[in-house]
Amino acid sequence: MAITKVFARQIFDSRGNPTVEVDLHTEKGLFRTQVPSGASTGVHEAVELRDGDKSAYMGKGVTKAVSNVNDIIAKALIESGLEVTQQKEIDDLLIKLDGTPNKGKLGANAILGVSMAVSEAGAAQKGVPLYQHLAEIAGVQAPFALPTPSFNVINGGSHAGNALAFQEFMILPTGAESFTEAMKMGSETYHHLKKVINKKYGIDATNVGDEGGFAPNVSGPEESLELLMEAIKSAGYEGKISIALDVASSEFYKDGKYDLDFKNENSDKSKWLSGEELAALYNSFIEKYPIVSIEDPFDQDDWEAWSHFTKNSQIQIVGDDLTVTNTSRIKTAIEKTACNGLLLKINQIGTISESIQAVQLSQSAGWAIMTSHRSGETESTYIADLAVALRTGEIKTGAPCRSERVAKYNRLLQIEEELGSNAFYSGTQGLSKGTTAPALKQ
Ligand code: 2PG
Ligand code: MG
Repeated sequence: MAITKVFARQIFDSRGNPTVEVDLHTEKGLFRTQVPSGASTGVHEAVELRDGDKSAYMGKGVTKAVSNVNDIIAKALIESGLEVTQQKEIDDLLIKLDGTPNKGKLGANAILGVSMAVSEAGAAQKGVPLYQHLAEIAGVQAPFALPTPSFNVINGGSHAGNALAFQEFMILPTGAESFTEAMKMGSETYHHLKKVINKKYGIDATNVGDEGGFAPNVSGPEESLELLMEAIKSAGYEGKISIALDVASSEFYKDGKYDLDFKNENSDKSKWLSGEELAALYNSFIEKYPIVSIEDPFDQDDWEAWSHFTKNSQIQIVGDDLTVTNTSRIKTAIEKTACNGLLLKINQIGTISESIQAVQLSQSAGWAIMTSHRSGETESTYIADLAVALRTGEIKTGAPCRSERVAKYNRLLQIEEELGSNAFYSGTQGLSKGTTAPALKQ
């Protein structure tokens, strides 16, 4: 079925910043998608086209990206006569139309909105759910797997107004039997954490950050980890819930050192840590707490620190800013044994086909995959279907709180119900260094 109309508009994300929404029409109806946006954005990500006109939306308008869809992409797609089920051909056309290595001309935000909408229309044309259509595109066979959720319950870094440098403290119900049970464990622990924080620091410390997690003004990472342990214990899930960190350390890498006090303008330079000192800090945490995964432990170009740490580590080390869902960065990371897990963010690369390639390349190296939201999100539930389709063993989409986060988890509850015994819950199998889930067919 051919595309009859494509139209984009500017809408708003969960942080109140403009983002792109795309309407794509076929004879089957209207397919509407929204594009997310990061705050701790890696320098190697595809270009998110912003207007830069400081007099409107603080320079963050996306009217140029919107016009690129309406004036350039729409015409090219309709004239191509390509079917909406031809995802790869359409994505190739979009890449060619842009013509730059980083989607800098049309904007990855313009291109991704269209690429997502095409897949929604393709699923409708076949009369199957989105996850099934995406699985077929990627050549994934049944059984489907529900990802282990990684709930970001304490927010720091560039996502919160506290002093905490590490960006995300997450809890993973690795001991749950099903996704539904994982949600129960995650949400109960979240509410216990609120009580723990309230008791320790008072009610005004229970306000939440960009991803729905609490943002208390703790002294450092160790205090956050202690809070998590107390909450897990009081919820009754000791041994059943593991911990993951996203350090997002590129945000505080300065002059070859890591500044854990980066939000303080008068931070004391003599206290900044070398890569080795930071690695030693991680190892002391891994010894003491049930940490199963660390994302972006080092700066996006500090390859040596990454390789040294991953080669000596017994846990999952996830590349986000390091790998940016880009096959050429992933190739380098595989060669250097820089990490053993991929954070999958579709707007880092800009098309669904390239996202699938990134997953397949990573899986061929035995890596685990964690599908991810962005800190600036919308009501879109697309990544829930994507995680099931590509059998990524993990997903992180914030705390079990705030609708732009919970929308994705709720969609996974629906999918679990729909698939019944045709799906399994990933649990520890989803993680690198756990028993790995069956890999995607190449
Ligand atoms: C991350 C993400 C999502 P942002 O670093 O992993 O949690 O944050 O979207 O700001 O890059
Ligand atoms: Mg990250």
